[in-house]
Amino acid sequence: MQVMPTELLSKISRSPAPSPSRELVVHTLPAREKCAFSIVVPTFNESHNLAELIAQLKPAIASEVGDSYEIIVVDDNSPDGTWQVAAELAAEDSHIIAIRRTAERGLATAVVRGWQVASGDLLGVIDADLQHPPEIIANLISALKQQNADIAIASREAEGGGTSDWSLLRLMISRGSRALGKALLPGVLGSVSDPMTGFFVVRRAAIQDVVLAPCGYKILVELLVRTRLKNIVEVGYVFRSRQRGESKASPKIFLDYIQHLFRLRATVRALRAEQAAPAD
Ligand SMILES: Nc1nc2c(ncn2[C@@H]2O[C@H](COP(=O)(O)OP(=O)(O)OP(=O)(O)O)[C@@H](O)[C@H]2O)c(=O)[nH]1
Ligand SMILES: [Mg+2]
Repeated sequence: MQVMPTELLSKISRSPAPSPSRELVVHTLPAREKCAFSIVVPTFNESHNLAELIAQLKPAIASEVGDSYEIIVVDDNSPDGTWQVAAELAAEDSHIIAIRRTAERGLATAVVRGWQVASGDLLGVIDADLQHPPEIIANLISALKQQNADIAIASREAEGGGTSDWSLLRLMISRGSRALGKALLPGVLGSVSDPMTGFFVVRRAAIQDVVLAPCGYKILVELLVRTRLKNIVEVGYVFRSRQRGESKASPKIFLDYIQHLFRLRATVRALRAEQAAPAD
């Protein structure tokens, strides 16, 4: 397994490991160094949710992959000390890795940084606040394996999916954002019912060695545009309401999303122009 000495140290000393730096690339790993599944939990001020999330997550993961998994918490130096909670959980459980980022911030990059230290053949992501039901992870892993898919996406729009108690305003913002994404990137996002979700499991092989450049929250949109995801499966789930802690969603996150969409649109256009140009 690819376990950096600093991470080993963090498990022993109860201090979290630093984040990888440099390019946002998930690298290829030799088969002998892999475990079956790694899941990243990005956190900011989630100290009251983390232990409960991990307690619910572990049996769901183990039901599909046995003991061959790791849970990687990537915390952005939360003022409420979530990184400390993560380090304490990691010291007690060898499945858990705690990372404390101090030089970088943001949900999407936190996910990639976590995958960079992961040794899983399958890579996942889940929110820490229990809005993504942890038991759905088992359905995602099994759907991906059964259908030999590149990615299994937890969707609020697929059969059995939904949102529990969203206000009309939140529903409109969510639907508007999705429609905007599909309008700006029709070829890529058109076929996915919930491209805004941050809850999925992907094969390392489908995303490895591609340089990623996400901004803001939407890591799935980034992967759908830049990587080699072809066979996509969706699993319906109901987005729960947050019980503890505060939302980090803000107008800035929405602006980041718009910027991200335009950046990806430019990338898609440049690629198409390159492909259409006659070879020398
Ligand atoms: N590492 C890291 N994690 C973040 C950051 N922002 C949010 N998160 C985590 O990403 C997940 C989703 O963030 P939320 O604030 O719950 O966003 P949301 O679910 O869209 O909004 P609510 O429904 O209002 O909770 C949670 O686990 C957060 O703790 C960040 O800047 N860095
Ligand atoms: Mg949330």
